[in-house]
Amino acid sequence: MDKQDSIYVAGHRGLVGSAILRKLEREGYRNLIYRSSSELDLRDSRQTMAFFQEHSIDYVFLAAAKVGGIAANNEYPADFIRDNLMIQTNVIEAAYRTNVKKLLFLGSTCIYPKLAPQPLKEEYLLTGELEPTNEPYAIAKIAGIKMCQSYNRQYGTRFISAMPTNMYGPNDNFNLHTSHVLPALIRKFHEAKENRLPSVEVWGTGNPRREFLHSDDLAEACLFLMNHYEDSEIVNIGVGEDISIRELAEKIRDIVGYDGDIVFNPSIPDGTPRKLVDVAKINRLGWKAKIGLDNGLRSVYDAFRQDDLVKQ
Ligand code: GFB
Repeated sequence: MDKQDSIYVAGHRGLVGSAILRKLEREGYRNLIYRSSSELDLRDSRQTMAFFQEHSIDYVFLAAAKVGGIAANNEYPADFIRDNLMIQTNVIEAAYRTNVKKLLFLGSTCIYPKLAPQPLKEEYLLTGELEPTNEPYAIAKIAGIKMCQSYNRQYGTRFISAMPTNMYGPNDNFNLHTSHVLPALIRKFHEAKENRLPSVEVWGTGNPRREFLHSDDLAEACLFLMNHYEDSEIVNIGVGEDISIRELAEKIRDIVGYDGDIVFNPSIPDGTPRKLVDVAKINRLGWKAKIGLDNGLRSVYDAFRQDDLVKQ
């Protein structure tokens, strides 16, 4: 990408898109294009095509998606499969029709089989059954990967796909009903401390293991891939280390400074037992994550506390 190329960040208000936009701005890219979902509904094929025809776009970061934690995925499966299929189909097709030079599609590690060997290598895609709580979302993401690969094969486009592990960072969703575990626990422990509650409920058994990547690291990896990766095969983005949900809860409890108890609720599903990605491929290409979980968590908690003070 040259600094004057026109670059469209789809989903710029979300955790991932906002981090990509910040990184592009910091790196001096000057011709950045973005629209909120109220200005441009990417589920609408006509609007999407008209937008691409109006702006001559060189590069696309496709970070627009309907996302959520285990409960949201489980409760709104139709929304997750429909919205994601529509958004990605419309953007990929419009990018092809308007001769976009290169597009980066962002998937998720839930595309891998529920019980795949760990760490998850890229070649494990489509080798086994998916995790039922997020199968519709995963199927949409797998369709996105296959669309990019098929367009490259049939039309000679340059559409690449990256699979980030679980992420956290600024602009995350802290709604306890729809969020992922990390922001949910920050909020739960913070509110329990403020309200002097005796305990905090953590869903599931606490045994599942997850890997957490800061969105600033992810953004750096996305720019790196856009500038250096040309293959149709998927690439994992992760840190290469995971921790149990119990350990995560204890870490967040310590950072927040809460001294009550942690109570697990095993009636809520655990989801995939473990999701640790193999990062050998992206490391070999020349990129490595830099932000450790302790530092990342502290910065996210500081920002959360600032927001909380502003709201009061
Ligand atoms: O982050 P999370 O919602 O999504 O949950 P997944 C991770 C683990 O944390 C699960 C447990 O075992 C949850 O049961 N957990 C404990 C909690 N307490 C909480 C809580 O208060 N809130 C939440 N949300 N979880 C998602 C997929 O799976 O990961 C998406 O559903 C996507 O499709 C995303 O792939 C990255 O890691 O299980």
